[in-house]
Amino acid sequence: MAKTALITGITGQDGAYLAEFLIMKGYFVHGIKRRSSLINTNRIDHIYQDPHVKDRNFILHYGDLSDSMNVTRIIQECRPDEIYNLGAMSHVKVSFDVPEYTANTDGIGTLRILEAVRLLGMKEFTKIYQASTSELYGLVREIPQTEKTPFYPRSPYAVAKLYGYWITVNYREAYGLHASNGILFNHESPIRGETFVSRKITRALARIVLGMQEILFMGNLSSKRDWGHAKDYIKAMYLILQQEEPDDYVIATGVSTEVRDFIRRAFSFIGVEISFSGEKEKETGSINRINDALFIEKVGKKYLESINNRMKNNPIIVRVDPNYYRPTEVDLLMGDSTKAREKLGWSPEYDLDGLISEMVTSDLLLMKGESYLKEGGFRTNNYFE
Ligand code: NDP
Ligand code: GDR
Repeated sequence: MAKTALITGITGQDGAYLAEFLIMKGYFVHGIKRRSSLINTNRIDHIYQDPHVKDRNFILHYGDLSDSMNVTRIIQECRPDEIYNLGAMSHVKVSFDVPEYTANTDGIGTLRILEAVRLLGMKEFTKIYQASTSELYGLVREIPQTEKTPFYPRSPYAVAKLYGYWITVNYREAYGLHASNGILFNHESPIRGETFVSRKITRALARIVLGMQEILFMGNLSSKRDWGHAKDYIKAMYLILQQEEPDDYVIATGVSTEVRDFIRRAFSFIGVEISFSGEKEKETGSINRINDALFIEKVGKKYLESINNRMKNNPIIVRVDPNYYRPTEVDLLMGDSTKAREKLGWSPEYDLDGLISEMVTSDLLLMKGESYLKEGGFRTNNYFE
């Protein structure tokens, strides 16, 4: 019999990759999507099945983690073997603007799922994955961070996720639920939300070299993150729920890189060398050298002249805007996923350069599309990040 999974946050980056992965494995997948005034299912359109299709194996339900009865009813109807709780207000900076909503969704939302499984008497057959985060380590107590490193959250998001983490552990210990935390470090992809730093950089890169944007305005360039690829990380989620015993696992690459270096590497992938100078708010990143052959290969001959002119006449392309600073920052994250590697047999296939090359290639294609539309006189989106 096919297993049934319920994914909250199915319209997000991880939800989309996980849904696709589980369908490929023969699962029947249910997803919870929020009602929105515009259709927001871009990331899962390729697996969407119309309600009139017979023998569907992918069904979307309207819902919200802030609505206990809705969550309970959906779980009762789907009776999933596995629940992946990925739904969250997941932007750290935005959580300072909407702290109460973040606590409700990311913290109490987790409780709603656990309590529903308990109340419905499903704990014997439903396994629960909780999307915990390296943000729990915040002001880090040791480097690298393991499952035993104490937490020190630094944002309303991280504090809400701290509740989610511990209530998951508590329901496991108190009621014997098969509930596990994946403490995942940053993971990105071509479908990463546009306002997270990796995607903001790769999108801006594409727009700058195609002449659609002048400056990439950044916040803290010195923070360091342990970046992996979402495709690798959703496999870890799956593996965590295939274990006999519930447990908590750090999922990370073990390599930590500065935001500034992410920018350098992204541009160097297309043959553009960036050098940084100045300090704090006065720091800038400028085009220093261009490898014409590599630029032509990755971007196209059509754009070579304008990027060379840019280097000669107006080389600064990165500036700092303190509006992107956070009231309290997480300066450095680096995970030690030895436990996951040994117990789950998990290891990442992508390194940072592999991730960057995929993201840059994808955003160049996307922005070329936008640029052709613009040239043809059609309206294009005007996002602010
Ligand atoms: P995204 O922001 O891409 O997706 C979040 C999802 O949650 C979206 O589907 C969103 O819906 C949904 N959502 C938001 N609020 C609610 C709500 N009130 N009720 C129901 N659903 C809601 O996040 P990611 O895919 O990157 O991350 C998945 C999970 O993993 C999140 O919990 C995140 O906090 C956590 N995490 C992510 C890491 C990362 O680096 N990506 C690292 C560690 C943890 P909509 O599309 O309508 O906005
Ligand atoms: P993070 O990811 O806060 O780690 O949370 P994000 O990409 O937003 O920031 C990473 C680091 O980059 C610095 N930064 C900027 N960040 C953004 N978004 N925009 C900027 O302009 C900018 N300039 C510098 C940030 O200050 C930060 O230090 C992500 C989310 O996916 C969480 O849901 C998840 O739990 C954690 O990763 C692990």
